Amino acid sequence: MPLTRRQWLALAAAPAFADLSRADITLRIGEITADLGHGHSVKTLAYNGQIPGPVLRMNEGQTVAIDVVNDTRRPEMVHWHGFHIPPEVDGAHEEGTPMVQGLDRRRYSFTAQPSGTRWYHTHAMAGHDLRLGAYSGQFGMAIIAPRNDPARYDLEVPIMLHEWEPYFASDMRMDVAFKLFSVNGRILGAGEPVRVRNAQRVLFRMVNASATLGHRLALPGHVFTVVALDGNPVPTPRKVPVVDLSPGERVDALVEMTSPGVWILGEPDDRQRAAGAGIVVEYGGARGTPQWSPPPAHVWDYAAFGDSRPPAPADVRIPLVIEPGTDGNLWAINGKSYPRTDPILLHSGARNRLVFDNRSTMDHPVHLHRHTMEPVIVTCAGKPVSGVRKDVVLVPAQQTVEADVVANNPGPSLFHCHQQFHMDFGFMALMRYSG
Ligand SMILES: [Cu+2]
Repeated sequence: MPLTRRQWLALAAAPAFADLSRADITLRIGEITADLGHGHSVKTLAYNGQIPGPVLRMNEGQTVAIDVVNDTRRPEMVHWHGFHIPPEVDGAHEEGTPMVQGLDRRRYSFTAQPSGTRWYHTHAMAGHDLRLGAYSGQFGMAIIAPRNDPARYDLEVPIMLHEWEPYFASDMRMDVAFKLFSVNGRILGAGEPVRVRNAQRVLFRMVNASATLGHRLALPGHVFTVVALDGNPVPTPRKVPVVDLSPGERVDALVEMTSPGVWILGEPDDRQRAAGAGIVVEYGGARGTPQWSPPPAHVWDYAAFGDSRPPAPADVRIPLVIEPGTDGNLWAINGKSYPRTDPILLHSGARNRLVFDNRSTMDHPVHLHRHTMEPVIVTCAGKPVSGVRKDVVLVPAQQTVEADVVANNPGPSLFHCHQQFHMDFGFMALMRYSG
């Protein structure tokens, strides 16, 4: 088909390096007024006018081209969380990914790997501006299908947790709290229920897309069989009454639908659930008020899903002391706050043991880009773990946690707390390969 004059001019005006082939996926960043339900709406930034952004499906090993179009006036950045991809496209400008400038566009092209529940979200700083970064609606799920998918479930249900209307909970502006909570962008009872049938096997893919808060989820009358953590299959799938999700973490869990009724899949914290943290699960033909009951006491422990074998010995130990920072920075790693943190040197091809010594009174969900971490010691008193593979590892207050990184994806990799307020105020460092 011949080009019109206008189309030809548009092509001629495009920079010579622009790739004009069709993208597999286009994400447009823009401001929306999101209807959370029950009379609440928020003005925020989102992908493709929806919250969460679209579920992106890819096949393991597939080359994908994704166009990110920034309709806002600020530079933005989309991070591909849990992907093992090069630093130029990973979505962290500290690693060398170019920002998507305001009113500009950029193409990300990479090989989708590894398989599992991944997600994508903005990696822009927010600082004290609680409209930006992870406080906004810029998040969505990405599912990389394995080459050989056993697919032993009847229904797949994405679940994404988030909060709204953030505010400073103290005059010192050091603590963020939220007025409203949502699952899949709607407050409890406002959105479409998850519709299931009796005897179905349902795979819940749960992502905590919170800027700052850990969450728990329970479904009364049912148990979760945890099959993957951070998208990676666990050696020992186990039944639990409640799942824990730190910011950035994912849990994949199978649920046998054997208790017909109308239920709440929700946060056990009553105040948060009352403020929206839940979603209704409705069996076909069931009616009535959604039922809730508190789950039994349960201690979440990565070790429960691991191997019985002892972990492989480490080649190198890398001490990382986490403490409050100085000179206006809230956090420091080995005595320095980003951007002055020393690069953390990984030995190529080796098993590098990160030894997190959290001397603070806060929990820190630490995230390493482009790599997988294997927790081996999860608390001071805990027994060793092996075979659990994660990209976010919770380092509880006043605890020591050890996690191995097999250094097999060269280039700079960003390491930071996934709590937005912590990463924006010093808790960040670059990992590099030494030789
Ligand atoms: Cu933190």
